[in-house]
Amino acid sequence: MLSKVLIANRGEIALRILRACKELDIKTVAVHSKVDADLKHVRLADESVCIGPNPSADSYLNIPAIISAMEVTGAVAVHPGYGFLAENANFAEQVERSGFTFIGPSPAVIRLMGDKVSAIAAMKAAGVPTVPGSDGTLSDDPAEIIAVARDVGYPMIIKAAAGGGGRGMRVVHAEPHLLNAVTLTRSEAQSAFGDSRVYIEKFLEKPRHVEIQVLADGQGHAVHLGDRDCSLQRRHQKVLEEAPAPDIPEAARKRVLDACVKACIDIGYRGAGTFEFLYENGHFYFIEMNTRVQVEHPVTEMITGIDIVREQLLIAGGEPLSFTQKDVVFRGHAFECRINAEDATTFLPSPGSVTAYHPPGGNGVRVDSHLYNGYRVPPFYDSLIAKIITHGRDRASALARMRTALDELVIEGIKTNTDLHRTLVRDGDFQRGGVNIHYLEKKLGL
Ligand code: MV4
Repeated sequence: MLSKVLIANRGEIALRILRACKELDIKTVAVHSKVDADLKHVRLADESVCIGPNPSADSYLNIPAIISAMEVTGAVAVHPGYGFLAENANFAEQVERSGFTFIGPSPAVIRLMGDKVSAIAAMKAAGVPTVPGSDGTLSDDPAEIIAVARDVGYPMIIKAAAGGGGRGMRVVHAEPHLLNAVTLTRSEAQSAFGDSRVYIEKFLEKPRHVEIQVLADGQGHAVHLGDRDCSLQRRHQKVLEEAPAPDIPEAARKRVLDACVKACIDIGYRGAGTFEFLYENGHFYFIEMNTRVQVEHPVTEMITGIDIVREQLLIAGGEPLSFTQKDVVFRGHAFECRINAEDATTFLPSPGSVTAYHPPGGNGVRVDSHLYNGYRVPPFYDSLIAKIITHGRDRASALARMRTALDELVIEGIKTNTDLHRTLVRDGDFQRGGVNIHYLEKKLGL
């Protein structure tokens, strides 16, 4: 088993990883920027190292500083959490070249999935359903582009191969706009990613965002942990997630879950991963794979009883998966509300001191948060400050518990989006289940 793990992240996920390490008797090293010396996980870690000044680029993204911290502390592995360096293949490669373990898939697999064109090709080959579109990267020949586009049909969406998560995309509704849109998307992709390759997909107008959680040991075993619905989002930021995705026909669900497990084996996947799909009219369409633990992983943990971060650590330590697919039993329903330090109307970050913090509790309530009384939310990073997670025997009771939990939550001194959540969990359409990716922005009048 791993003897000492360096946690290359901050906030709630760093605390989540620290707790999983402690349960496995793994020593912990926290790394932090100057302003983050008082983070809860830094206080609780066995050792801590300041790796640089406040801007992420100088600290949490500073690869040499993180690898140096591993060397000086004797850490044998690094957990990247989500964001920051979590899906940086070069970081994973440098960690391995320095003789350490990267807690995640191989650099080659991170790279394969980071390039959306190669990811889609790998999924197609494995039998995972994808969106109808150009078979690979668009050529430079205008006549060829027009021909491919006629074949796909309008409306379509042009996406950057190096994009993902909503960056570098453009919808085209008719042929007269096509070539200009391709040129614009290419040049944006070149500036943003240093890679001008683009591809085309049929544009799905009202899909849901449904994703599938997997675990694989890299030794020939893989399982799925079911699906999540993350359709409630604003500007590509997820707001409220649930598991399982409501109102999915069981045959379609089983087919796509099994395809994802097979794909894990085919690509030699190792660790925790998420297959992202658009779901529309009973059909799943793969769009991207995330090669990291996700913010919303707790809803899956609540309905399966499986500790995903613990499994990441065991897999990285070389253990084969200790259970098979038939051991994964789904029980009930779970929701997660992301509590952000932000202004309720402008959605701008609202840093400052937390003068009072009273987290909710009770049966089926989980709070993943690094908050404490007097904590100062710094202005430099993501505004996520707490995740309220509830579980129940069915969707209605998990949602009832969320309404109660949100009513109990008190955070004073900073602005938060708690009232938005209080409204959402009482929204009629949301209560019925299965709203699409545009629902929240429409409701907010965007
Ligand atoms: C799409 C799409 C419709 N059709 N692809 C946005 C984020 C990136 N991961 C993929 N995205 C989309 N791809 C096709 N072919 C609509 C979106 C999309 C979206 C997807 C998931 C969650 C929220 C979204 C919000 C706007 C657009």
